[in-house]
Amino acid sequence: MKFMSKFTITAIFSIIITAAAQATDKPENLSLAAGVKASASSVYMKYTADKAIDGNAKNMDSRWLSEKTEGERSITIDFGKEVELCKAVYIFWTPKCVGVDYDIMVKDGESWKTVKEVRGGEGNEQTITFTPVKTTALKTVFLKTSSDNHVRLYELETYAK
Ligand SMILES: [Ca+2]
Repeated sequence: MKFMSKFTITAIFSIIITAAAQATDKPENLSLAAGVKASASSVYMKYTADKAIDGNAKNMDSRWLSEKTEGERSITIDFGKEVELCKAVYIFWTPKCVGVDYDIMVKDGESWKTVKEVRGGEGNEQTITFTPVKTTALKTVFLKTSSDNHVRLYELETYAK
């Protein structure tokens, strides 16, 4: 019994240590940091751009929707300071309503530099990686969506690793 209880305690500690290590290793979603702001080329009804950076990817009310337009449909995340980015995760509404073609850009002085041209994107969660770059803002310009011309985006996560 004594052996068992020691074993049990050791096992519990090992689980706690593993969980703590995993929590530390999990990359931080920079979109959720204090002071980060989102803006969009257009907003449909109550679905404002800030809803794409609120950490909620489940509630239908917590989405950014662009106007239904063939003009520019873009969302910009302003970090308010310099950050390093190498990955963006787009969580769209449903697998049938996703961004197919879109350009990912970062602020480069007064202009924008394209870091990735996504073509033929599929699935409601799309993880896009690119060469690490230092910037203060990330802009995504949607060229083609899979359903109609609305962009319906639950969350736009950004990562340094
Ligand atoms: Ca959301």
